[in-house]
Amino acid sequence: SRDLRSMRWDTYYTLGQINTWLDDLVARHSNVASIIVGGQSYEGRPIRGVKISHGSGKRAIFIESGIHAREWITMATTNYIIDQLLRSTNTEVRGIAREFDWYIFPVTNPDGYVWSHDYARTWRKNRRPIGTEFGVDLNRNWNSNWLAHGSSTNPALDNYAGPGPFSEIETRTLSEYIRSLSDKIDLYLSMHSFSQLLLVPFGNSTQAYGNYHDAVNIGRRAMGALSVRYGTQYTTGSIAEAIYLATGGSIDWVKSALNIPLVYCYEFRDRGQYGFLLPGNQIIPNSEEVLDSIVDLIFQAKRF
Ligand code: ING
Ligand code: ZN
Repeated sequence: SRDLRSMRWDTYYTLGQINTWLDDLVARHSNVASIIVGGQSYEGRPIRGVKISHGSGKRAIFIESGIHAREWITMATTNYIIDQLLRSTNTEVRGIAREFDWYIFPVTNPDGYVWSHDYARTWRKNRRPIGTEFGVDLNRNWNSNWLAHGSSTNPALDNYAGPGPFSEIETRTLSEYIRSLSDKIDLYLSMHSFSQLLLVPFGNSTQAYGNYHDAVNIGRRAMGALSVRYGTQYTTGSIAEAIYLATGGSIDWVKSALNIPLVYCYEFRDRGQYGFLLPGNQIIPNSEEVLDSIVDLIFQAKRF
């Protein structure tokens, strides 16, 4: 609809509004952008995304966002990144837009997102019924040390890992989609909130892996770039050292099963003042500083 032609970046959009906005944006940039479907949800919704490609044969960057329903700043920021990759006049942003094929999924848990808008603002999981309870934590359901740490077998809890690895249609279908692209993906980003962290694998141990030190150094410098605009401070480290032992998350699977060279999980603003209920007037500043950091990550990764 006409009022969605330009997104208002000071308020959070429903799934329907995001879809309308995305369709319209892609239609206006159909030479380089297309709608892609990375998977399906339990309630039958497609996991919709956008592919941005200025030519064939390019390396790829994958962004997975909104796997947790209540982390609304992640869907909004990822939408802003899509918008800027297509419409920015900034030389660096135009440069990264052209240099890679981008696969971007703002809402990877659509059922949960709808539920958090309509009934329960702080809903985290998907919406599959499990006995008398609902929902599996989609960031505990990936097949990497499934159920080992920071996960529950109780479907009443927010970190319920599901009955088995990839038991959920969202993670099963999306992981197969990612696998189909794995030969071309140089950088994988998983977007969460909140705490202002940049995380690298893994969640089961603080032991360093192959390129752990490079990944952390690149991440730290990128968080320096993130801080320039508004002074926002992020801490960089592995999941296990920076937050808690937690397994079955997407970045651990992408790193261990697919061997993607650079894999990060962002935890956006803030540090707990508003938490998941981050006011809409922080969508633009959060998005701007995150995009600054992605530009820097890519710049560094090319030298890596
Ligand atoms: N944090 C992430 C969570 O799923 C995380 C942290 C990332 C854990 C990657 C495991 C793997 O708990 C939030 N805020 O969701
Ligand atoms: Zn999360």
